[in-house]
Amino acid sequence: MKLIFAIVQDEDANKVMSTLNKNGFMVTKLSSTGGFLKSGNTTLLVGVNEQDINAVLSIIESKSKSRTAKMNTSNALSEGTDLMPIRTEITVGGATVFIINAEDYRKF
Ligand code: 2BA
Repeated sequence: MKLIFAIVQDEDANKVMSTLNKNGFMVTKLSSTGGFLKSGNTTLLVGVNEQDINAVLSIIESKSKSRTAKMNTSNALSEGTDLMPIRTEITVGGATVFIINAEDYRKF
């Protein structure tokens, strides 16, 4: 048994979850926040048998898009100490996935 943690963008979360559910996989959604952008993203937990890992990963990959996000950095002005904001673009996603061994799985 494996536990998959998939960090996806909020915009993709519903599509990933509904496709997982349609294909018979259970999923738990956690609201999370990226440490770098400090904006919301979604962490999905999926418990799967080893033989289903590739099916789950394909769904996550196919429904998670990469996008650009704008962020402010600052640059010191040449004279004085004031900082000038600079807008830069970075690419976020598709999905960041961790696959962990789950020692046991029980439902009561
Ligand atoms: P954030 O930490 O908000 O990062 C958003 C995006 O900012 C990242 O996209 C990456 O393009 C960029 N980024 C992050 N840290 C950076 C740094 N130190 N220098 C330059 N650029 C940086 P993704 O790589 O697609 O990551 C999306 C989200 O997935 C992250 O949001 C974070 O919540 C999670 N994540 C990614 N890698 C992780 C890891 N190794 N451990 C835990 N969470 C991770």
